Amino acid sequence: MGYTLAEKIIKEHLVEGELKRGSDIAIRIDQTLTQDATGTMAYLEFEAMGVKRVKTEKSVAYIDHNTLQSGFENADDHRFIGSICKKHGIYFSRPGNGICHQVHLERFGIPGKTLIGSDSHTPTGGGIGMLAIGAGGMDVAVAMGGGAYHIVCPEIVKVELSGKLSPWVSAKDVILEVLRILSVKGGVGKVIEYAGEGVKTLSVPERATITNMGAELGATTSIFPSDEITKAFLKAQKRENDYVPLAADPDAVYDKVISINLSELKPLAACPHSPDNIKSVEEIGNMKIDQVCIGSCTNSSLLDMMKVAYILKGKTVHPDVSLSIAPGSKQVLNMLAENGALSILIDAGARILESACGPCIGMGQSPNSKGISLRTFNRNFEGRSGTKDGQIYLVSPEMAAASALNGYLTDPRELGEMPEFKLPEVFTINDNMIVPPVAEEDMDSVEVLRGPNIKPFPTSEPMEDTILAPVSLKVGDNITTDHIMPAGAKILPLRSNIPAISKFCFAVCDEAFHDRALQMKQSIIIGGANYGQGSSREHAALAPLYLGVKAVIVKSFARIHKANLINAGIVPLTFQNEADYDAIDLQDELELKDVKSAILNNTQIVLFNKTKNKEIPLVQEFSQRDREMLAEGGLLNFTRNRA
Ligand code: MIC
Ligand code: SF4
Repeated sequence: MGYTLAEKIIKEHLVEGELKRGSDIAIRIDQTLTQDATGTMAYLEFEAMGVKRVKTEKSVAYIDHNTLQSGFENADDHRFIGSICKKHGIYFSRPGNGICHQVHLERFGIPGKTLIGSDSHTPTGGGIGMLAIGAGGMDVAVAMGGGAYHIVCPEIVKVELSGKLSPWVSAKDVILEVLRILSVKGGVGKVIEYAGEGVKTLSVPERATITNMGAELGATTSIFPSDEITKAFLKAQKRENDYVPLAADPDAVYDKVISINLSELKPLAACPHSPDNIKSVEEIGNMKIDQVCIGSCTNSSLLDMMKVAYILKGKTVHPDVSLSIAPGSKQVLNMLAENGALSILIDAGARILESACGPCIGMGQSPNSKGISLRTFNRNFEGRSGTKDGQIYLVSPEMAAASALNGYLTDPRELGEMPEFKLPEVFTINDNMIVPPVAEEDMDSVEVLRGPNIKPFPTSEPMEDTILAPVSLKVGDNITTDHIMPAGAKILPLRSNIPAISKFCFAVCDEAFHDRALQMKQSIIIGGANYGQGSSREHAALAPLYLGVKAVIVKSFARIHKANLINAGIVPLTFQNEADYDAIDLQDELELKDVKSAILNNTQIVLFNKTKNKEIPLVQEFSQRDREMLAEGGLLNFTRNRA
């Protein structure tokens, strides 16, 4: 029996467990990446582990999220991360150099290698044939220290691509179609592998758009084969030596196969407020729009920008529309300047933003009240844009640009004939904004620079035998980490300060949560299905930890958030019968009797709702390592206890 592509890479990196679907495994990590909004915590945790130099082949820190410096906080964080990197052997991508995933693909990604990143869109690297996985900052810190990364050996879904995209239909429409088929929960516990003849028609940046937004499926990661197209991309980045050909064996076995004929795809959009709320452009109709934002790690490559420039050339953005464009990296922006496309964009009236996440994470460009905004991004969760009643549609750059000119949602196929857009034979390469670390013997000369907003992370105590606590919050299905720990220009600067940021914890769902939880001292959260989907931010676990949350009981979890809860020492449990969700209300007194020994011995956990006098059976799904970690109060204690 042959292996799938992901299985081959896992097999090569396996350090614990068996390559068997559903079993607990640990893999060696070759590369790590962090961004600044999760990075400060990750590096504080790395420091706390006491490791002197990173043990990976390459670790890179990017500054791309918190680039709006409306106070000292973000600038202090940048300086802190820069100095930590210099000292401990990490490459530092300075603000202005671009979005982590775009730059990593251009300059560092290597087919066949493993990468974990403290950002959920790390699977972008799958576009170049890496096994690239999003993780919590603490997991990344452990990997930098040479520790393995623990996951459940995933099921493998094959997406068989045939045909070729029609003119003005885009890679974005491919992943929107996959989201339509699988939904935002459909990828949990799975790797999505792309294969088939259609793969050869997609360039590396197009593949990366698809693997990037695989995060929205909840998938562990997504991956494309490494082939002649990958080789040409690496060659154009002057990294031909990094190329290795990689593909699944012809007799590989998959858990599920989905077939998509690229020729039949139409332009699609994800409607408010979920990336899987997919409609075709015809279904939505010529809806009037207020704003268009082009950029983000999903759609900010040179190829995307060249298409946009072609569409905007010689025209003017509609008077009722604000168009912003953020090229994904310094390389992209620089090449647009060199070839004149930048001038076309400016001339058409686009508001050019720096190469960073920007509006995607609510750092500026919030739409007007009830504003309809078309964005080439990957998430349209309620309120994420910074405008609570903003209506965000996720679309391709082609649809975004055509619509920006017309003032209403436009089918890009109306643009008529499409010229061939080709990648350059050589990209403009200048890594002058990537600061290498100092040599190991000089590390003592580097001072780590901390600002007053950088506070120690909350510590967790070993678990109690029994948890007796009231319910501090009850929420419904599909709660995102943007609900749990919102981002945006006002809150992001507090990412290094858990006591301060925790004031906003769940504020979008219930403004009283913070005070109530603190008053209760210890509490339990009740949730629905797919709890914790979206971002990898461990703040969504660290803030509840700080507020005294001891357990989270839900219908089902998203992968990264569940891992972050365990890392923080908060017990994640699920209902055996989903209907029991209705048998618990806010403020109910709950008892998890002898839960510690039940977790350590993997025996049935029964919750007793003292208020309703009702017993509720729960399910625990943990690896042996998780069990010990929870008992000891989280990953840091667990790592320290074994150092
Ligand atoms: C996001 O897209 O939500 C983010 C901001 O990139 C997050 C990370 C974070 O919250 O810092 C992610 O996707 O992991
Ligand atoms: Fe940045 Fe948006 Fe990508 Fe997250 S999804 S890394 S905020 S561009």
